[in-house]
Amino acid sequence: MNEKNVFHLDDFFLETIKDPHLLKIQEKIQSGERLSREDGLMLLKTRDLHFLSYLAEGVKRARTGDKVYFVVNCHINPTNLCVLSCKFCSFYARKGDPRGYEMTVEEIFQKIDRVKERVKEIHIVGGHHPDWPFEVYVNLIRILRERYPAVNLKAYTAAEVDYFTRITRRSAKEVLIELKEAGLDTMPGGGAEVFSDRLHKLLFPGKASPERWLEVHRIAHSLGIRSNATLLFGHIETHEEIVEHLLKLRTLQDETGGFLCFVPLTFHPENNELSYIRSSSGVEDLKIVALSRLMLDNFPHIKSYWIQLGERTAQVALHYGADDLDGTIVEEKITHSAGAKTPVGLTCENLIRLIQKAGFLPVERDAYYNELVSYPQSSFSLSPSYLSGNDGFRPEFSQ
Ligand code: V47
Repeated sequence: MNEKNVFHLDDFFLETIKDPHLLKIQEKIQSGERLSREDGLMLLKTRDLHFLSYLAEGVKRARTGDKVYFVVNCHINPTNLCVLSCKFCSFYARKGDPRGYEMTVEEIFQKIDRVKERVKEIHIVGGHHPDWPFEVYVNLIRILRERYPAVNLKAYTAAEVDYFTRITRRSAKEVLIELKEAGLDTMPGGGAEVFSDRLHKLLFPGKASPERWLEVHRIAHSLGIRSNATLLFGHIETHEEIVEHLLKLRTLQDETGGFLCFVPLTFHPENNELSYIRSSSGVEDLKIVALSRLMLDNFPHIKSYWIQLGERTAQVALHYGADDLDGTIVEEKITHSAGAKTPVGLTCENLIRLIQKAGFLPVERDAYYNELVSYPQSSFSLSPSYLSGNDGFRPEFSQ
């Protein structure tokens, strides 16, 4: 029984629901009973989006009420050079490719300094560089810790950590302890893709396996490093694989309680080996957000990742169970190299306005979801920069 998720549907709405399976699921949710694999598959199949929204938003509201979180953060992708060639990835470059880059520490500082006054989280993810020794990755954390002592360093996916164990021949525990001692706080949820051995072989062979991804997060949690989790959907995965992925995450979260947030990632098909696939529909995107809120009953937060969903769908996703809009980002590269049309970053004003316009209360948070400032409708007025209609990232923030 998970009382955190319990909410009450009004009788009028229930009368309009015809599908007995959905009614069963609704009863389960209301009584705090856990949803099964079959329930998950049923939710993915339904055409009743309104009911999905009603259920998932109900659970969201039982947990976080009107609040929707955002964070002042900065994404850093120190290099795109990678020994892997994942079929869904448009970001990586192989050694010798003119698109390959390596950021200098100065360049990294410049990007972070665009949000320096308010930044709470630095998110660092990059390629599995063919030549960089582990020390380069550790030093980056050390340097950032020194320069930004109060900022949460959320760095390196489980796939990268697994790569570090291979290049150092050390255990994941040893690697993570060294990173933690250098200043690493939390880990992002990337690199999970889909927990399916079939898809691992087909799409991302050579990368950490599903079992390994879960193991690295288990070890991280045991060391007090909290983390996020993702699912990359909208390519060649099946409904069964999606539900299995969520069940595996739920099981690990039961064991460790270390996950902060789940981030559904919408596959973008440009400039990669899966470019014959059409982008997912808004309907699919919203279904996955709702499904994750309903299945992951032990995850505190579900992210509506505006970079991938687009600002408008990201707003609607707040009515499908998401309670977090991610953040300012500053410069996103992974999804933009795959054709994302969103801005590469947003200002706080943009984020606040998106949340308010969706009918929720914006709450600025830190990396652990501690609440910093809330922005009720009346306390916030549009600034001239917002009215200019330019949604591209602008470094100036006004409260
Ligand atoms: O691991 C790669 C995915 C991830 C594509 O933890 C793609 O808070 C869409 O994990 N289309 C990196 N997605 C991004 C990520 C993330 C983002 C925001 C917040 C958090 C968090 C994590 O992007 C990769 C991979 O799964 N990805 N290629 C693509 N073509």
